[in-house]
Amino acid sequence: MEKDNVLASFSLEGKVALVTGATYGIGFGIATALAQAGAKIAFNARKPEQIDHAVAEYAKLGIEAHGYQCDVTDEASVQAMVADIAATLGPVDILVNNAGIIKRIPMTQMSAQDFRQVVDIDLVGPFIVSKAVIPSMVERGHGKIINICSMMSELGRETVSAYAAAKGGLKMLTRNICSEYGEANIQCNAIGPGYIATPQTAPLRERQADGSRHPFDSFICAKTPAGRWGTVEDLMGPAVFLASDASNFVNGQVLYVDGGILAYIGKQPK
Ligand code: NAP
Ligand code: GCO
Repeated sequence: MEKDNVLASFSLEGKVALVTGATYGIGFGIATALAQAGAKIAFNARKPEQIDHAVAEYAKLGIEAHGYQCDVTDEASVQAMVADIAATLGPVDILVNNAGIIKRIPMTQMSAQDFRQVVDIDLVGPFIVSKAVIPSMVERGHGKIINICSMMSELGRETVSAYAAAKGGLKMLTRNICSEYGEANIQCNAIGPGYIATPQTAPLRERQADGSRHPFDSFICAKTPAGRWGTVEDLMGPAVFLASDASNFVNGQVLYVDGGILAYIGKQPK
């Protein structure tokens, strides 16, 4: 038995993690978790004011996070960011492709430009950032890539055609990175969050004018065996697991952290 203490395999001490779009929301929570497990944290955002604010928020948690102004769709900027991280913190050991947007528009009313923007950020972005970090991971003989997929990697719903197409593609990009670089000891997996209470889903939880719950809020709670929305904290442990040596023989998988939505037909109306 090689391991005298299995908990040691969850440690990220000495590792460098890049979490994209981690100034708030799921990315901020995952970066916090990786830092708590010992990793040095780098993150990116599009707006400089957000970077400064996030660095201060991380510092309040005792985390020295290094922020970069970088749009994940800008390959030159991503390559420069990855090179700077390598020069200042060390080469990226763990990449979390978290940055993403959603546009909720009925498909026939959605412009091709809007569709392309969602796919560009949610699917091409992870391709660009993964492509930037993989060569160094191959040289060093190890690496972890975690893509943030979605319920919409498996299911469709009205108004989210671009997002579902992108997240479905991200599931297959996860499997393809596994297939192409598994031999180099790179593990590429995904986390598929359920419905998580963040700014991205705030419109789906807004109270109605009469003070009642948003119909979608009630719908999701009825579809979730846990009977609640997920929280960013629900994703922190799964992220550490997939970023650590504890998952070295897990590859090409999507770990759904959804409170059971995908397993459940939904609560029957009373
Ligand atoms: P969020 O609150 O909207 O945060 C998204 C983050 O990504 C923001 O920091 C945003 O920064 C950043 N971002 C967007 N486009 C970017 C770009 N081109 N380059 C760099 N950063 C960019 O979303 P969230 O709820 O935390 O979701 C994070 C990820 O989880 C997304 O991939 C989302 O699809 C996925 N997800 C969310 C849920 C959920 O229920 N919330 C469930 C499943 C999956 P800006 O301020 O610049 O926009
Ligand atoms: C939506 C929501 C979802 C969540 C998430 C679910 O409009 O349906 O935004 O897409 O963001 O992706 O896993």
